[in-house]
Amino acid sequence: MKATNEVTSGKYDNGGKLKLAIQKSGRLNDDSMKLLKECGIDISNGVNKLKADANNFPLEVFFLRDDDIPQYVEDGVADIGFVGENVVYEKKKKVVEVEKLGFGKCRLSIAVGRNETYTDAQFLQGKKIATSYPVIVQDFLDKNVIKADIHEISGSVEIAPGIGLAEAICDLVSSGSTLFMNGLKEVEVILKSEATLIKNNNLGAAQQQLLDKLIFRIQSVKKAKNNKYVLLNAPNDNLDKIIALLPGMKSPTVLPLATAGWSSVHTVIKESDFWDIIEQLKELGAEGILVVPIEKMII
Ligand code: PRT
Ligand code: ZN
Repeated sequence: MKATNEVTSGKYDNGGKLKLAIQKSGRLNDDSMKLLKECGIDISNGVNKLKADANNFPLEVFFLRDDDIPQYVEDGVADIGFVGENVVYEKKKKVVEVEKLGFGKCRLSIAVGRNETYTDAQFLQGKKIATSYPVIVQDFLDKNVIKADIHEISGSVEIAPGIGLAEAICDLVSSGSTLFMNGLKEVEVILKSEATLIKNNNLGAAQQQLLDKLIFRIQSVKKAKNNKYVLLNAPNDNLDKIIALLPGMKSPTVLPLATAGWSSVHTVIKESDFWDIIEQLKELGAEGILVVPIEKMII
């Protein structure tokens, strides 16, 4: 609502729009669009469009191949981009990584035939490695003082050992099922990656101001996703111990229940701590535990 008023009042007229590059189609497209929506940014994305405007934020979205996004951002054709860290590190463009986005998580790993004996990276000495990530693989080899032959291929890397093209591969892995189906095993993770927000090195002040607003919204969405709102009934005898387990945003809210000797406790818990804490709460007699997702979290 606030952003709409600012746009219609012409506050951004001098700064223009923030230009964002996202993947046109592929694994990052849906989540990129979803994140913008969760940030309250409404984009009319016509099929096959190369760019689209946001209706309620001074933002223009370019739809590109993911490999091209770092170059567009370096050149300033786009101010910012959503792209995998794997692509950012491979392309080595002069851009600034600003904020991890929490989706597109994967790892870039070395894999070898399932029956190979692999003890450490020295296995790769003098071997052929097929990959679409020659720059990152070369860095890894240099760090480990290994000389190996990198074969750059653009797709279906996992079939290379089976057809005698290479003895090892380096490719993105998420579930591991592609490796498994091709008779390979993952032996070395060389990079953990997720989608990230990159920006141009020389962003103007007006653009930076818009970016700060966008980052604030992204952080609120991420925080909300990482936390849960928990409501529970606690016996007053154990209330202090239960409260000690529950940090909350400031401190938990405690309300008396109609039933004597019991209180209702409301708080926010990190999703990662969630199961540990729930177990301990149950041990302390907590009952009627409700766990509710949070849409936005502003602290
Ligand atoms: O057309 P364009 O060039 O834009 O897209 P693309 O085909 O190059 O990329 P795309 O859409 O496949 O992936 C975009 C980004 O998603 C990558 O750069 C990563 O940052 C991220 N990502 C996350 C992944 C994966 N997970 C992933 N599993 N990218 C690719 N894979 C592939 C991997 O290459 C392998 O073929 O999935 C297969 C392995 O998956 P599992 O689940 O079997 O292990
Ligand atoms: Zn690509």
